[in-house]
Amino acid sequence: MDIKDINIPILSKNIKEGETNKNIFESKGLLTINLISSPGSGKTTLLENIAPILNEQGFPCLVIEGDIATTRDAERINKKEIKCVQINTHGICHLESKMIRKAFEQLDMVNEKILFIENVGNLVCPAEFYLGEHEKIAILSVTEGEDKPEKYPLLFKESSCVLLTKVDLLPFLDLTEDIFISEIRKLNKKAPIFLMSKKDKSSYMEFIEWLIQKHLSIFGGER
Ligand SMILES: Nc1nc2c(ncn2[C@@H]2O[C@H](COP(=O)(O)OP(=O)(O)OP(=O)(O)O)[C@@H](O)[C@H]2O)c(=O)[nH]1
Ligand SMILES: [Mg+2]
Repeated sequence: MDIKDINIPILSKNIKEGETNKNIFESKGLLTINLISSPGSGKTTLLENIAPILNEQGFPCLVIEGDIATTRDAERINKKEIKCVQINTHGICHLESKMIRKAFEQLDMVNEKILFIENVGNLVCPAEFYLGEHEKIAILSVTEGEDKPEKYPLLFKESSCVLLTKVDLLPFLDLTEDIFISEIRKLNKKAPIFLMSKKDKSSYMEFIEWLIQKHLSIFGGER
């Protein structure tokens, strides 16, 4: 049997489950974001920094953490007093829609408006599995190198925005932000690209505003 013959039923079943998830999220007024990147590019750091600000701005968040092993990321998020549940995939390199539904049922949702899903650190498989999210977001840290978008194109082609992280480290590399931007643009002409660093909290604000505007455009209401 060809690998493609196995893949198609798995993927189409996952898409159906993803649609069920999306209906649930929409009925609850939750903008859902699927964060995808290599291991260590700064997904949890981003959430630690932006979730408290979104809360202050009237857009409280829920987080589902995906990792092969450990509850370390969920512990980091819980320390920020953000509701979070950890999925351990035990070797599977991506999250699937059914895992998300089970995890979501464990979250005690009250008035939250944004659900972040931190996918398993991997630039390949997570891009192929729809989870019911409104937006798929690629994160690339400058230390990974400018060639990664072209080498792992699906994620960068399909993402509705790209976050370039750890820009504080650019002075130590033979690379500039313009090089990264032109490499991303080869694959995706439209997606906004946000540059950010944990050393400069103001660098998160443009992306926070983008999230708020997405929520308002889907669910209406005012700030
Ligand atoms: N200098 C610098 N370091 C950063 C920045 N963002 C994250 N880091 C560091 O990068 C390391 C990995 O960050 P994480 O947020 O754990 O990365 P992750 O993508 O969640 O990793 P996995 O969940 O393992 O895939 C940590 O030591 C962070 O402190 C940044 O903007 N600048
Ligand atoms: Mg993490």
